[in-house]
Amino acid sequence: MISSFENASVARVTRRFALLALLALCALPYASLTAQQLQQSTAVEHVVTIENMQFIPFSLKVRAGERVRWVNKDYFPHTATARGDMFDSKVIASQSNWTWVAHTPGDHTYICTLHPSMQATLTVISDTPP
Ligand SMILES: [Cu+2]
Repeated sequence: MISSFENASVARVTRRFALLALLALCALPYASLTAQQLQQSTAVEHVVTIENMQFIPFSLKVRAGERVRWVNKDYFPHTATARGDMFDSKVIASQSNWTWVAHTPGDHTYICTLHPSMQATLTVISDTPP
């Protein structure tokens, strides 16, 4: 037979364990971020909306190190694929998005490989201000 004292201490230990497990779970996403990811997560982010078979804005200028997020608001998939091999989102599902961190400066024309008439330009400029 378990005394009420034992019952109470088992409950206390169980509560403490549950609390520790909860804290560990909350800390997990932060612990697994590398310094580079943390830096990227605080960097400037530009958004290109894909809507009505168009990349909006059609032309975007960003600095190296900044993030570009393509958000697909159409009801079918698209891609954001550079004509060179600078970046390729692969399929971005409807209502989904894809992020790329800009690096090599230059004009990067990109298309949707599923609808090649969709074309836009991403210009990456040096990360050092003029
Ligand atoms: Cu498309």
